[in-house]
Amino acid sequence: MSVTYKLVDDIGVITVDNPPVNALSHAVRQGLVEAIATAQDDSSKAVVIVCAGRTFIAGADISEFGKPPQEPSLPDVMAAVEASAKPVIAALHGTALGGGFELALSCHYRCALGSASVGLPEVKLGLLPGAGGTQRVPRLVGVEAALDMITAGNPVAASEAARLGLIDEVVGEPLQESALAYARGLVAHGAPLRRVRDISIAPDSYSNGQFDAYRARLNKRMRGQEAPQRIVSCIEAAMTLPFDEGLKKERELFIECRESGQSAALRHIFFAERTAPKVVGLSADTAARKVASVGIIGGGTMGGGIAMSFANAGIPVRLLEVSDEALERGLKLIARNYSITVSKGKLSEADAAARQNLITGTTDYQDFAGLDLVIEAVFESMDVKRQVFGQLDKVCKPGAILATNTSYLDVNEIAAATSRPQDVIGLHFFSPANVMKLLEVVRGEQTADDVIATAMKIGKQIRKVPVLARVCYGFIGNRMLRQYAREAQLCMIEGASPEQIDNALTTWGMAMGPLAVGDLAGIDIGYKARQALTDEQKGDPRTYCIADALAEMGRLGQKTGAGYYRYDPETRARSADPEVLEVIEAQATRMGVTRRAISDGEIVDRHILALVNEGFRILEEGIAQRPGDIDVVYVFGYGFPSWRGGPMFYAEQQGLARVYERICQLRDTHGDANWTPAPLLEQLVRENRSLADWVRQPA
Ligand code: 3H9
Repeated sequence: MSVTYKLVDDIGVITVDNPPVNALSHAVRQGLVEAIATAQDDSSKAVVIVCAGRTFIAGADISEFGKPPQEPSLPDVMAAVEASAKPVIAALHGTALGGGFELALSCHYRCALGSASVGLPEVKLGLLPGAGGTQRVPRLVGVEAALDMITAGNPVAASEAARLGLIDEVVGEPLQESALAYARGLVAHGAPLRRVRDISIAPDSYSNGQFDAYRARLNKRMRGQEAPQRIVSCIEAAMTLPFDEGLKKERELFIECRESGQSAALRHIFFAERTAPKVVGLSADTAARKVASVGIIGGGTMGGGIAMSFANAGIPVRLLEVSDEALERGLKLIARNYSITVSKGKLSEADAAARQNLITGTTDYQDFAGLDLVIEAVFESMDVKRQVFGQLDKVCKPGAILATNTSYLDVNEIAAATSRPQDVIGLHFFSPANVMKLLEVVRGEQTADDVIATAMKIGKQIRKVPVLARVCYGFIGNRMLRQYAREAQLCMIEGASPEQIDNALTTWGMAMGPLAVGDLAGIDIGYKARQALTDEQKGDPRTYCIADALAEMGRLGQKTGAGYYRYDPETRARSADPEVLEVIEAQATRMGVTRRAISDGEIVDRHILALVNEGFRILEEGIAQRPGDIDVVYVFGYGFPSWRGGPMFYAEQQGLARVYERICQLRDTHGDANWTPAPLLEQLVRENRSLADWVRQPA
């Protein structure tokens, strides 16, 4: 039974028990309606709704979306609760989210533990609160605060929720006893049936112009997304229409959202993020190794960011550098990053100091002797990395996990520099490592199962999204990125400007365009890497001649004030630079390319389908465990719009046959070298199968 009802003296107690997060499944909805009905006819004087387990209801059951709806609907449940002739009190703990918080808002009173938080995160799933949230929240907190809360979707701590009037009382543990006492107090005082629906919003509290301005701001902040705009319309309806009509409008727009491709994509990413850490073929009883101390080699931007990630999770870190000066620089960089976070009001000074104290420096490998996990973040050179691992092999205790942060190199070759390849693994962080959520975990051929299990567990512990990859050049993310970056270079030499390429892709939804990213990372990085290669290894010169020419002019990107763009030395604002166009034209002439007008559509197709095609190869070779993992890599590591679901979901949503056909067209125009359709894509189209079907039956 996921919902039970009992009388505790004169208070009816409804308990929802539907692990793991008490989602409002069909059984829960039905149970709630029945329990409220029961309470109407017994001797109870008030009713308390409480949840078992780690949290109050965390929302509608997302896995039910996309299936035929079953009665009672969530709005029916809310109506039944609100219409109760006896006061209903929600007792909140954990995270009361989405439909869960909407249920609380339909109750007549709300109490919560101080550790609880409430929120309407639907927008993060491409939805809007569809059970009265958009109508009730503005009645409690006003229009502007409701707009902010519901379009951002972030949780609000109990104390703040009480200040705003979203909850009535913050209570102590144990929750049920406190809630019973609170309910008895209300009964004793003859507290009225206080229905949020009856609160009116002053019709002139927010003007049409203010709504329009809010919409315009959202258009910038959440470019391309439909749900935030619909949320504004719902809140506008809350102000301008009677409650029931407002609810009708909310329902209509909720259904539009629920049926939208954007919501399907965001729901896919929600589940893909949670599936990614699960390792196929790893027995459930594989125990992770203990990780209570970590060593990082390299105190640069990357090493420092990794150190902060562990310190932020309360794990002590030893940071190793080659000299006292380098160490001091590294520790200063970390201190600076923490003080920036404090100055932004995101962390208290005391917490920042506590975290910083967890990071201590050394220049002596011997200090790593007792550590559980060591991560190398040194210069990207096989020789250097092998030397480091040889050292680690000598000093680290047996069973210590030895990890490399390489972004391209062969983890097996690095592991072979030790006498314990079973303990070696890749932990590929993304810069800035203390901010970016993606962690590629790269298993070598000999990496032990418990080392993989530990990496996935520790990844979650430091609040990253760990995704497992096998060894290949660039693993999942950077291997695909090479194809994407290639198209940026080719589109430029064939006729597009850097700003046209970047604009086409950011308008499509990418967080940044590839050339702006190139300027941020530094054009010299690829240039230096190419210096070590033969012409044959470098491949088609059209894919790097512009970058090389800019690097040789000293235009290395943002750090030199000029790269594909020019940067204002004061504000760092970027602008197009005619000099770059001259470079592009000169290189085109040198390569014998006649430049032409290229449409934005072609730019988008070429970049995104280059990712997709390589993604299919990665899947087929077993480099990634599942298509959703590739999507998670791109959304959390490369600024791919989450509302498009990642490259593989995007391909599926477009239809694999259409994607295949377009790739064939590109092959016919641009040649086989870059555009041969991936065999797996070809096979699925031939067999008229979807990726989802292939996941179920990979053969
Ligand atoms: C909504 O409410 C719409 C209404 O307005 C209107 C309707 C008409 N459903 O994240 P975790 C699963 S929309 C189904 O690892 P945590 C999750 O997949 C909803 N399943 O735990 C995972 O499964 P598994 C609005 C759900 O402690 C397991 O629970 N609500 C749901 O780190 C544990 O999840 C939201 O958007 C769900 N609603 O974080 C809240 N939620 O173990 C979404 C979770 O098999 N949920 N699961 O991989 C969350 O934000 C987090 O899960 C939460 C717990 C903070 C609650």
